[in-house]
Amino acid sequence: MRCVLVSRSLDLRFYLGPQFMRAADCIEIVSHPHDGPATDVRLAVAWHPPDDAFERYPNLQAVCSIGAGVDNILACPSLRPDVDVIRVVDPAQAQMMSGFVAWHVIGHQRRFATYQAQQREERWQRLGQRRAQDVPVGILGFGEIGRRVAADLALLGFPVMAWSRTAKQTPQGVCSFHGTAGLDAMLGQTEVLVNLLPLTPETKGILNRTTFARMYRGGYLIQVGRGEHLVDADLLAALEDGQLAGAALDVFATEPLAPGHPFWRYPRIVVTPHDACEVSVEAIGATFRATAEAIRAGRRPPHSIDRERGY
Ligand code: NDP
Ligand code: OXD
Repeated sequence: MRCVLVSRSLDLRFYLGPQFMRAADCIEIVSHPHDGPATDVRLAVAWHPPDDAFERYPNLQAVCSIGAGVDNILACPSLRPDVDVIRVVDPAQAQMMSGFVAWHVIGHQRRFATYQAQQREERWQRLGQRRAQDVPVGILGFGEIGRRVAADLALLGFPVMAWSRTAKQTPQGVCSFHGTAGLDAMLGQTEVLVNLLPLTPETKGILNRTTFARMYRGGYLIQVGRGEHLVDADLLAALEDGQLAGAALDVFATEPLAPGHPFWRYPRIVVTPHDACEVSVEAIGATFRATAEAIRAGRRPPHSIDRERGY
Protein backbone atom coordinates (compact mmCIF):
# COMPACT_ATOMS: atom_id res chain seq x y z
CA MET A 1 0.00 0.00 0.00
CA ARG A 2 1.13 3.54 -0.71
CA CYS A 3 0.44 6.62 1.43
CA VAL A 4 0.75 10.17 0.18
CA LEU A 5 1.63 13.16 2.39
CA VAL A 6 -0.39 16.19 1.35
CA SER A 7 -0.10 19.72 2.73
CA ARG A 8 0.27 23.22 1.38
CA SER A 9 1.26 24.68 4.76
CA LEU A 10 3.68 22.11 6.20
CA ASP A 11 6.54 19.90 5.04
CA LEU A 12 4.93 16.76 6.47
CA ARG A 13 7.97 14.57 5.86
CA PHE A 14 9.99 16.89 8.07
CA TYR A 15 7.15 17.48 10.58
CA LEU A 16 6.50 13.77 11.14
CA GLY A 17 10.18 12.89 11.17
CA PRO A 18 12.16 9.71 10.44
CA GLN A 19 10.61 7.79 13.35
CA PHE A 20 7.16 8.06 11.75
CA MET A 21 8.53 6.96 8.36
CA ARG A 22 10.22 3.92 9.91
CA ALA A 23 7.13 2.93 11.89
CA ALA A 24 4.97 2.89 8.78
CA ASP A 25 5.90 -0.73 8.06
CA CYS A 26 5.11 -2.10 4.61
CA ILE A 27 3.66 1.22 3.53
CA GLU A 28 5.55 3.28 1.01
CA ILE A 29 5.29 6.93 1.90
CA VAL A 30 5.44 9.43 -0.93
CA SER A 31 4.98 13.18 -1.07
CA HIS A 32 2.31 14.95 -3.08
CA PRO A 33 2.34 15.51 -6.03
CA HIS A 34 3.34 11.92 -6.56
CA ASP A 35 4.64 11.13 -10.05
CA GLY A 36 4.60 7.32 -9.77
CA PRO A 37 1.54 5.10 -10.23
CA ALA A 38 -1.21 6.96 -8.42
CA THR A 39 -3.57 3.97 -8.38
CA ASP A 40 -1.62 2.34 -5.49
CA VAL A 41 -2.26 5.31 -3.21
CA ARG A 42 -4.99 4.22 -0.81
CA LEU A 43 -4.12 6.35 2.18
CA ALA A 44 -3.16 10.00 2.74
CA VAL A 45 -1.92 12.02 5.68
CA ALA A 46 -3.05 15.60 5.17
CA TRP A 47 -3.17 19.10 6.66
CA HIS A 48 -4.53 21.98 4.59
CA PRO A 49 -4.42 20.04 1.30
CA PRO A 50 -4.36 22.03 -1.97
CA ASP A 51 -7.78 22.18 -3.67
CA ASP A 52 -6.97 19.68 -6.42
CA ALA A 53 -4.81 17.35 -4.29
CA PHE A 54 -7.04 14.26 -4.21
CA GLU A 55 -7.94 14.30 -7.92
CA ARG A 56 -4.76 12.36 -8.66
CA TYR A 57 -5.57 9.38 -6.43
CA PRO A 58 -8.63 7.49 -7.72
CA ASN A 59 -8.30 4.60 -5.21
CA LEU A 60 -7.86 6.73 -2.12
CA GLN A 61 -9.84 5.23 0.78
CA ALA A 62 -8.88 7.27 3.82
CA VAL A 63 -7.31 10.59 4.78
CA CYS A 64 -5.74 10.96 8.24
CA SER A 65 -5.57 14.39 9.84
CA ILE A 66 -2.51 15.27 11.88
CA GLY A 67 -4.71 17.01 14.46
CA ALA A 68 -7.99 16.74 16.30
CA GLY A 69 -9.71 18.97 13.77
CA VAL A 70 -10.55 17.88 10.23
CA ASP A 71 -12.25 21.01 8.86
CA ASN A 72 -9.27 21.89 6.63
CA ILE A 73 -9.48 18.44 4.98
CA LEU A 74 -13.27 18.47 4.59
CA ALA A 75 -13.00 21.88 2.91
CA CYS A 76 -10.88 20.39 0.11
CA PRO A 77 -13.04 20.37 -3.06
CA SER A 78 -11.31 17.29 -4.53
CA LEU A 79 -12.11 15.06 -1.50
CA ARG A 80 -14.67 12.49 -2.70
CA PRO A 81 -17.70 11.90 -0.41
CA ASP A 82 -16.93 8.18 -0.01
CA VAL A 83 -13.41 8.71 1.41
CA ASP A 84 -13.08 8.20 5.18
CA VAL A 85 -11.57 11.10 7.10
CA ILE A 86 -9.83 10.19 10.33
CA ARG A 87 -9.06 12.49 13.25
CA VAL A 88 -6.45 11.99 15.96
CA VAL A 89 -7.68 11.30 19.50
CA ASP A 90 -4.85 11.95 21.94
CA PRO A 91 -5.54 12.11 25.71
CA ALA A 92 -2.20 13.89 26.21
CA GLN A 93 -3.42 16.64 23.87
CA ALA A 94 -6.64 17.00 25.89
CA GLN A 95 -4.54 17.33 29.04
CA MET A 96 -2.42 20.10 27.48
CA MET A 97 -5.57 21.91 26.36
CA SER A 98 -6.97 21.61 29.86
CA GLY A 99 -3.91 23.36 31.32
CA PHE A 100 -4.13 26.10 28.71
CA VAL A 101 -7.80 26.77 29.39
CA ALA A 102 -7.34 26.63 33.19
CA TRP A 103 -4.52 29.19 32.89
CA HIS A 104 -6.88 31.67 31.19
CA VAL A 105 -9.88 30.92 33.41
CA ILE A 106 -7.78 31.52 36.53
CA GLY A 107 -6.15 34.55 34.88
CA HIS A 108 -9.61 36.09 34.55
CA GLN A 109 -10.72 35.03 38.05
CA ARG A 110 -7.52 36.37 39.70
CA ARG A 111 -7.17 39.45 37.43
CA PHE A 112 -3.68 38.66 36.21
CA ALA A 113 -3.95 41.20 33.35
CA THR A 114 -4.66 44.02 35.79
CA TYR A 115 -1.76 42.98 38.02
CA GLN A 116 0.56 42.91 34.99
CA ALA A 117 -0.56 46.44 34.09
CA GLN A 118 -0.03 47.55 37.70
CA GLN A 119 3.47 46.10 37.72
CA ARG A 120 4.37 48.12 34.62
CA GLU A 121 3.34 51.23 36.62
CA GLU A 122 5.08 50.01 39.83
CA ARG A 123 1.69 50.19 41.56
CA TRP A 124 1.11 48.07 44.72
CA GLN A 125 -2.64 47.57 44.99
CA ARG A 126 -4.60 44.50 46.04
CA LEU A 127 -7.73 44.03 43.98
CA GLY A 128 -9.73 41.67 46.16
CA GLN A 129 -10.23 38.00 45.52
CA ARG A 130 -13.04 35.99 43.97
CA ARG A 131 -13.58 32.34 44.76
CA ALA A 132 -13.66 29.79 41.93
CA GLN A 133 -17.22 28.87 42.98
CA ASP A 134 -18.31 32.38 41.95
CA VAL A 135 -17.00 32.18 38.37
CA PRO A 136 -19.25 29.95 36.24
CA VAL A 137 -17.68 28.52 33.09
CA GLY A 138 -19.64 27.44 30.00
CA ILE A 139 -17.92 25.16 27.49
CA LEU A 140 -19.09 24.92 23.88
CA GLY A 141 -18.30 21.35 22.82
CA PHE A 142 -18.22 18.36 25.14
CA GLY A 143 -16.17 15.90 23.11
CA GLU A 144 -12.75 14.31 23.56
CA ILE A 145 -11.13 17.58 24.63
CA GLY A 146 -14.12 19.41 26.13
CA ARG A 147 -14.76 16.52 28.55
CA ARG A 148 -11.23 16.69 29.95
CA VAL A 149 -11.32 20.48 30.25
CA ALA A 150 -14.70 20.34 32.01
CA ALA A 151 -13.62 17.66 34.49
CA ASP A 152 -10.41 19.51 35.42
CA LEU A 153 -12.12 22.88 35.87
CA ALA A 154 -14.74 21.22 38.08
CA LEU A 155 -11.91 19.80 40.23
CA LEU A 156 -10.54 23.33 40.59
CA GLY A 157 -13.90 24.37 42.05
CA PHE A 158 -15.45 26.25 39.12
CA PRO A 159 -19.16 25.68 38.38
CA VAL A 160 -18.88 24.02 34.95
CA MET A 161 -21.50 23.71 32.22
CA ALA A 162 -20.95 22.07 28.84
CA TRP A 163 -22.96 22.25 25.62
CA SER A 164 -23.13 19.55 22.96
CA ARG A 165 -25.36 18.55 20.06
CA THR A 166 -26.72 15.49 21.85
CA ALA A 167 -27.67 15.00 25.52
CA LYS A 168 -24.92 13.64 27.78
CA GLN A 169 -24.37 11.92 31.09
CA THR A 170 -21.92 14.21 32.85
CA PRO A 171 -19.31 13.63 35.52
CA GLN A 172 -19.90 15.11 38.94
CA GLY A 173 -19.65 18.88 39.01
CA VAL A 174 -20.48 19.35 35.32
CA CYS A 175 -23.92 20.35 34.06
CA SER A 176 -24.89 19.28 30.53
CA PHE A 177 -26.87 21.31 27.98
CA HIS A 178 -27.75 20.51 24.40
CA GLY A 179 -29.60 21.94 21.42
CA THR A 180 -30.62 25.57 20.81
CA ALA A 181 -32.63 25.94 24.01
CA GLY A 182 -29.75 24.41 25.94
CA LEU A 183 -27.33 26.94 24.52
CA ASP A 184 -29.51 29.88 25.60
CA ALA A 185 -29.90 28.39 29.07
CA MET A 186 -26.17 27.82 29.46
CA LEU A 187 -25.13 31.24 28.18
CA GLY A 188 -27.51 32.91 30.63
CA GLN A 189 -25.43 31.46 33.48
CA THR A 190 -21.96 31.82 31.91
CA GLU A 191 -19.19 34.23 32.89
CA VAL A 192 -16.28 32.53 31.08
CA LEU A 193 -17.08 31.00 27.70
CA VAL A 194 -14.68 28.38 26.30
CA ASN A 195 -15.06 27.42 22.65
CA LEU A 196 -14.10 23.81 21.95
CA LEU A 197 -16.37 23.11 19.01
CA PRO A 198 -15.35 21.65 15.66
CA LEU A 199 -15.86 23.98 12.69
CA THR A 200 -18.94 22.91 10.74
CA PRO A 201 -21.58 24.84 8.76
CA GLU A 202 -23.70 24.81 11.95
CA THR A 203 -21.02 26.19 14.27
CA LYS A 204 -19.43 28.79 11.96
CA GLY A 205 -19.92 32.30 13.40
CA ILE A 206 -21.34 31.02 16.69
CA LEU A 207 -19.20 33.46 18.69
CA ASN A 208 -21.16 36.55 17.76
CA ARG A 209 -22.84 39.55 19.37
CA THR A 210 -26.01 37.61 20.27
CA THR A 211 -23.97 34.94 22.04
CA PHE A 212 -21.90 37.50 23.95
CA ALA A 213 -25.02 39.51 24.90
CA ARG A 214 -26.52 36.44 26.60
CA MET A 215 -23.53 35.95 28.90
CA TYR A 216 -22.92 37.68 32.24
CA ARG A 217 -21.77 41.27 31.78
CA GLY A 218 -17.98 41.54 32.16
CA GLY A 219 -17.51 37.98 30.89
CA TYR A 220 -14.46 36.43 29.27
CA LEU A 221 -13.97 34.46 26.04
CA ILE A 222 -11.45 31.65 25.58
CA GLN A 223 -11.41 30.86 21.86
CA VAL A 224 -9.52 27.64 21.10
CA GLY A 225 -11.81 26.09 18.46
CA ARG A 226 -11.36 27.55 14.98
CA GLY A 227 -11.02 31.16 13.81
CA GLU A 228 -14.19 31.02 11.69
CA HIS A 229 -16.28 30.41 14.81
CA LEU A 230 -15.71 34.04 15.76
CA VAL A 231 -17.15 37.19 14.23
CA ASP A 232 -14.12 39.43 14.84
CA ALA A 233 -16.01 42.75 14.74
CA ASP A 234 -18.59 41.47 17.26
CA LEU A 235 -15.83 40.57 19.72
CA LEU A 236 -14.28 44.03 19.46
CA ALA A 237 -17.73 45.64 19.95
CA ALA A 238 -18.44 43.46 23.02
CA LEU A 239 -15.07 44.43 24.52
CA GLU A 240 -15.63 48.12 23.75
CA ASP A 241 -19.00 48.28 25.47
CA GLY A 242 -17.87 46.22 28.48
CA GLN A 243 -20.07 43.18 27.82
CA LEU A 244 -16.82 41.22 27.72
CA ALA A 245 -13.90 42.08 30.02
CA GLY A 246 -11.32 40.26 27.89
CA ALA A 247 -10.56 37.42 25.52
CA ALA A 248 -7.86 34.82 24.94
CA LEU A 249 -7.60 33.92 21.25
CA ASP A 250 -5.54 30.99 20.01
CA VAL A 251 -7.12 30.46 16.58
CA PHE A 252 -7.90 32.90 13.77
CA ALA A 253 -9.77 32.94 10.46
CA THR A 254 -6.44 33.66 8.76
CA GLU A 255 -3.33 32.11 10.28
CA PRO A 256 -0.79 33.53 10.89
CA LEU A 257 -2.79 36.51 12.15
CA ALA A 258 -2.17 39.34 9.67
CA PRO A 259 0.22 42.15 10.64
CA GLY A 260 -1.78 45.17 11.78
CA HIS A 261 -4.88 43.13 12.72
CA PRO A 262 -6.59 44.93 15.65
CA PHE A 263 -6.36 41.80 17.82
CA TRP A 264 -2.56 42.12 18.03
CA ARG A 265 -2.60 45.32 20.03
CA TYR A 266 -5.99 45.32 21.74
CA PRO A 267 -5.13 45.68 25.43
CA ARG A 268 -7.63 43.12 26.78
CA ILE A 269 -6.96 40.45 24.16
CA VAL A 270 -4.32 37.77 24.63
CA VAL A 271 -3.09 36.28 21.33
CA THR A 272 -1.32 32.92 21.08
CA PRO A 273 -0.28 31.35 17.73
CA HIS A 274 -2.60 28.27 17.52
CA ASP A 275 -0.50 26.65 20.19
CA ALA A 276 -2.98 25.71 22.92
CA CYS A 277 -1.99 22.08 22.48
CA GLU A 278 -0.83 19.72 19.77
CA VAL A 279 -1.04 16.03 19.09
CA SER A 280 2.17 14.06 19.44
CA VAL A 281 3.81 12.43 16.44
CA GLU A 282 3.37 9.13 18.34
CA ALA A 283 -0.41 9.66 18.42
CA ILE A 284 -0.43 10.52 14.70
CA GLY A 285 1.62 7.36 14.05
CA ALA A 286 -0.78 5.19 16.06
CA THR A 287 -3.77 6.63 14.18
CA PHE A 288 -2.02 6.05 10.86
CA ARG A 289 -1.18 2.42 11.66
CA ALA A 290 -4.71 1.67 12.93
CA THR A 291 -6.11 3.20 9.74
CA ALA A 292 -3.83 1.17 7.47
CA GLU A 293 -4.71 -2.00 9.39
CA ALA A 294 -8.43 -1.31 9.04
CA ILE A 295 -8.10 -0.67 5.30
CA ARG A 296 -6.23 -3.96 4.85
CA ALA A 297 -8.88 -5.80 6.86
CA GLY A 298 -11.72 -4.13 4.93
CA ARG A 299 -13.00 -2.38 8.09
CA ARG A 300 -13.92 1.25 8.65
CA PRO A 301 -10.92 2.94 10.36
CA PRO A 302 -11.33 3.92 14.03
CA HIS A 303 -11.91 7.63 14.65
CA SER A 304 -13.43 8.10 11.20
CA ILE A 305 -15.55 11.21 11.41
CA ASP A 306 -19.16 11.40 10.28
CA ARG A 307 -18.93 13.15 6.89
CA GLU A 308 -22.57 14.25 7.08
CA ARG A 309 -22.15 15.87 10.53
CA GLY A 310 -18.77 17.35 9.63
CA TYR A 311 -16.88 16.15 12.72
P1 NDP B 1 -14.94 16.12 19.31
O1 NDP B 1 -15.40 15.83 17.93
O2 NDP B 1 -14.50 15.01 20.18
O3 NDP B 1 -16.11 16.90 20.09
C1 NDP B 1 -16.88 17.89 19.49
C2 NDP B 1 -17.97 18.35 20.45
O4 NDP B 1 -18.67 19.44 19.85
C3 NDP B 1 -19.01 17.26 20.75
O5 NDP B 1 -19.42 17.32 22.09
C4 NDP B 1 -20.18 17.65 19.84
O6 NDP B 1 -21.46 17.25 20.30
C5 NDP B 1 -20.07 19.16 19.87
N1 NDP B 1 -20.74 19.76 18.72
C6 NDP B 1 -20.43 19.64 17.41
N2 NDP B 1 -21.33 20.32 16.64
C7 NDP B 1 -22.21 20.86 17.51
C8 NDP B 1 -23.38 21.66 17.34
N3 NDP B 1 -23.83 22.03 16.13
N4 NDP B 1 -24.07 22.02 18.45
C9 NDP B 1 -23.65 21.65 19.68
N5 NDP B 1 -22.55 20.89 19.92
C10 NDP B 1 -21.85 20.50 18.82
O7 NDP B 1 -13.80 17.22 19.17
P2 NDP B 1 -12.57 17.52 20.15
O8 NDP B 1 -13.09 17.73 21.52
O9 NDP B 1 -11.49 16.53 19.97
O10 NDP B 1 -12.01 18.88 19.51
C11 NDP B 1 -12.85 20.00 19.34
C12 NDP B 1 -12.19 21.05 18.47
O11 NDP B 1 -11.15 21.72 19.18
C13 NDP B 1 -11.48 20.54 17.21
O12 NDP B 1 -12.38 20.25 16.18
C14 NDP B 1 -10.61 21.74 16.87
O13 NDP B 1 -11.37 22.66 16.11
C15 NDP B 1 -10.31 22.35 18.23
N6 NDP B 1 -8.90 22.12 18.61
C16 NDP B 1 -8.07 23.20 18.74
C17 NDP B 1 -6.76 23.03 19.11
C18 NDP B 1 -5.87 24.19 19.34
O14 NDP B 1 -4.65 24.01 19.48
N7 NDP B 1 -6.38 25.41 19.41
C19 NDP B 1 -6.20 21.71 19.34
C20 NDP B 1 -7.16 20.65 19.23
C21 NDP B 1 -8.46 20.86 18.86
P3 NDP B 1 -21.87 15.69 20.44
O15 NDP B 1 -21.03 15.18 21.60
O16 NDP B 1 -23.31 15.72 20.78
O17 NDP B 1 -21.53 15.04 19.14
C1 OXD C 1 -6.04 21.09 15.93
C2 OXD C 1 -4.95 20.37 16.51
O1 OXD C 1 -6.98 20.45 15.43
O2 OXD C 1 -3.88 21.01 16.74
O3 OXD C 1 -6.00 22.33 15.96
O4 OXD C 1 -5.06 19.17 16.80
